[in-house]
Amino acid sequence: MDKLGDERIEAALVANACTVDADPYPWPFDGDLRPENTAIVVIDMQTDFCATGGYVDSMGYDLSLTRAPIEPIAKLLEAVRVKGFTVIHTREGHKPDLSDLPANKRWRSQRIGAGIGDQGPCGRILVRGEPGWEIIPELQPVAGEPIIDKPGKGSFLGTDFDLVLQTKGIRNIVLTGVTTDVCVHTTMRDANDRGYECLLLSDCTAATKYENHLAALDMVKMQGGVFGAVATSEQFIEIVEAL
Ligand code: C5J
Repeated sequence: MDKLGDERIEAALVANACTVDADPYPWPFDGDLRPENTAIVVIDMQTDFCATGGYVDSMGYDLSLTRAPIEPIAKLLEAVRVKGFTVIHTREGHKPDLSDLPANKRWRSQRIGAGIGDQGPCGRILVRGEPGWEIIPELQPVAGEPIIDKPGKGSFLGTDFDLVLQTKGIRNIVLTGVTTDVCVHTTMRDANDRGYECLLLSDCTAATKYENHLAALDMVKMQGGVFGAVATSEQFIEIVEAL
């Protein structure tokens, strides 16, 4: 760690506060960052979003973009698991009978050649229990880590995500996963409205278009941090390791 980093951590400890050097403000806002009150949420790191033959691949998007966060997330998980942080994974997917798949969502996906519920190289696209719906091998949950199955883009609708967070006493949420502009943003916005203090890790997230990733990061930082704050995983891990 560099001298500046050392001094910042020392100052935070002296003030009995612990913050990440995030943008646009030191996060969390009140300096109350502890493994007991903070969850790392890994959103939709499934074959359908970041591996060959999945939904994103079938739509023709560049997989190298959605695969870029795999290594940073793996490093992050290593650091937070040692310290006892809560780690929660989500999966986007629909029931095999598609009773929870809105007609417009299906229609739009069919238009782009990757019909949700249709057969693809990794089984039925975005259907629970199919190979494409599984979390990628590199980021498998470990025993005891909750997995939230969600039918939509946000993690709260139609799930027990909020109940899990409340039961565990979580008030800070660190967001990772894909895609920055869709499921990560929808979850962050909803969490923010519910009073959770949110941090998005820029290198642990990605979109299907790089410009959209950058725009999504920028949106968070408007209005003094309208949805929370943004940091790199290195900035976050530096603080985690000092706890
Ligand atoms: C999308 C997601 N992009 N996990 N889902 O359709 O962001």
